[in-house]
Amino acid sequence: MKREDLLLYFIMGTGNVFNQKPINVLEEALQSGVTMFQFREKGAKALTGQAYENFARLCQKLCRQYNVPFIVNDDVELAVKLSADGVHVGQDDLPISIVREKVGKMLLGVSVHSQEELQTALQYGADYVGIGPIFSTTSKSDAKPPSGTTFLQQVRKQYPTLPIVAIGGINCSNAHMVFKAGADGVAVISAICESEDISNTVSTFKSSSIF
Ligand code: 3NM
Repeated sequence: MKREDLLLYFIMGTGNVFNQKPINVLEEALQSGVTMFQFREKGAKALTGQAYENFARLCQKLCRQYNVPFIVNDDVELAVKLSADGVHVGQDDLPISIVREKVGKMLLGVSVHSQEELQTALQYGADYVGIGPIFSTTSKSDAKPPSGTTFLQQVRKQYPTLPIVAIGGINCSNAHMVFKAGADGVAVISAICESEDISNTVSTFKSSSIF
């Protein structure tokens, strides 16, 4: 994969959007220049069954129009069924080795929090790793305590060309710290879903990658 694709990685599900249609938020984010999209439908009110699949397909179609990779969070079966561009898994999902077997050459992103998790992810051919939560977040109910940028810096030093995306509580004011620490990109939910001016938010994020 191209490390640049991670630059501004937008993550969204219907539960992250208030007072607007989620698909409109995605379209505005794509128009504004996000570089990757993750479909993450979680929470008590998450869509299920056919509505879930239909919404995923709608998001995928829109991503295709903008030539932005469409990644499915956790749901390996859905990723395969839709021939998504990739799948992203955490540590509580299927073992990475099994995920790789199921998805073949599809992009595989893995969230890692320690050297051990990192080594396993690399062993099974993760295309990129997600490191977080860097700062505190309210978008993931079971998020670990914020880690700051120490682990991120360490991993960048060890693997100078590994595609790395940072996640968790990243906004326009702190993104520069994360880029400085070595991330290729930032993955965000609330900074875009709750933005009053998505286009401006996207350009501010992108300019914080140049420091
Ligand atoms: N994963 P926001 S933190 C989906 O640490 C997710 O692995 C995390 O949302 C991790 O940009 C997180 O609103 C939530 O903080 C990110």
